Amino acid sequence: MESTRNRLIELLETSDKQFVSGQLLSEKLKISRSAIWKHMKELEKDGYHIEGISRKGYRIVKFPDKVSENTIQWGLGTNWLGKNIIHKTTTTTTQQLAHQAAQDNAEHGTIVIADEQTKGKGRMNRQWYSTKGKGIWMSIILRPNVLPIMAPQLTLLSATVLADAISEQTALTPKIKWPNDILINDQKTAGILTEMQAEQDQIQYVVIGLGINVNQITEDFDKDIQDKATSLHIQTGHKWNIKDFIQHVLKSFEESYDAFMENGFPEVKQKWESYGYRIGEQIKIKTLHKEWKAEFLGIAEDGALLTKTDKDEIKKIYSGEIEWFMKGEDDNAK
Ligand code: BT5
Repeated sequence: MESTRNRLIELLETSDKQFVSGQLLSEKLKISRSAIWKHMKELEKDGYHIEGISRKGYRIVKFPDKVSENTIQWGLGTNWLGKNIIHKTTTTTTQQLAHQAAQDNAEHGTIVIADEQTKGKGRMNRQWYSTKGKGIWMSIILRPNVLPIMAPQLTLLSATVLADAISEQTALTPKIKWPNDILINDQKTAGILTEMQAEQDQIQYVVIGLGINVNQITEDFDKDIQDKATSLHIQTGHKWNIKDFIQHVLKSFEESYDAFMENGFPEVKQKWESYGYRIGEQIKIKTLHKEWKAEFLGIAEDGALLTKTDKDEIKKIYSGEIEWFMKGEDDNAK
């Protein structure tokens, strides 16, 4: 059923806006003409506008921009990522649905995606604003055969995938702020939340939550983040097709993940550093109880933040936040 519909779309797409006869479709797909008609009705439910004229055949007049399991899957072009998709119009957080699905044995590469989240999650119980239909709110379930200590590398890998997708699709220059913020012109346009279920030496599953601001205007953001959040729309001055963007992210996620499994972290590290924000500068590092100053050298072979202290000691940092000094700010941080 799925593959027939995929083929059907391919045939209609390659003919571009020309009509394709019902006869030809029925021969190529080896199904009856009334079965073809039923497929067309299903496609219309997913937002395709199809014109059917007797004696001429069918043609697609408009492709859907709405997001659904089907529209993401059609034309996706991945081998394993997104073969199983759970799509909701609205949900609390896709992270929670993904955990549930993973505990119910959802396969590696399953995607949970929503048009809107009412309780979108950032790290450390922070809130993630997820305006309806204006961004990508998606969780990916992975079952990597690596040690739990390598999970943070997946966050860094995800950040490079998002930065790549943004720079490939738009003319913008994204930067990655350690560990998980994607910035454009110093404002946050995407964030990543990695959660995992693991035993000491084995990962059961990882859920990687990706939040990407696509079509918001400034007023869509809550007042408290309006000056620090941005979207592709704000930055480029026009709207983007969310479904196309999702497909692009999934395709390049799969490629990067496969390369990571094959070749390890060095390529990810190199790419991450090419996007790294404020490498070589003095930064403030904040953990729950402490704050101190150091030079940001880059990331280590294991994905940690690599810093040089005032006393010229090289130190690795595994969690926390980084900030930097504003011009003229007294750099007396302890
Ligand atoms: C993150 O946390 O950046 C992780 C965001 C992950 C969101 C995805 S969406 C799909 C999946 N399902 C979920 O429920 N979550 C994941 P963190 O680094 O803690 O940043 C959170 C902070 O970013 C907040 O405290 C705000 O200051 C700011 N913020 C909140 N919503 C934002 C938005 N839409 N755009 C930019 N900044 C935002």
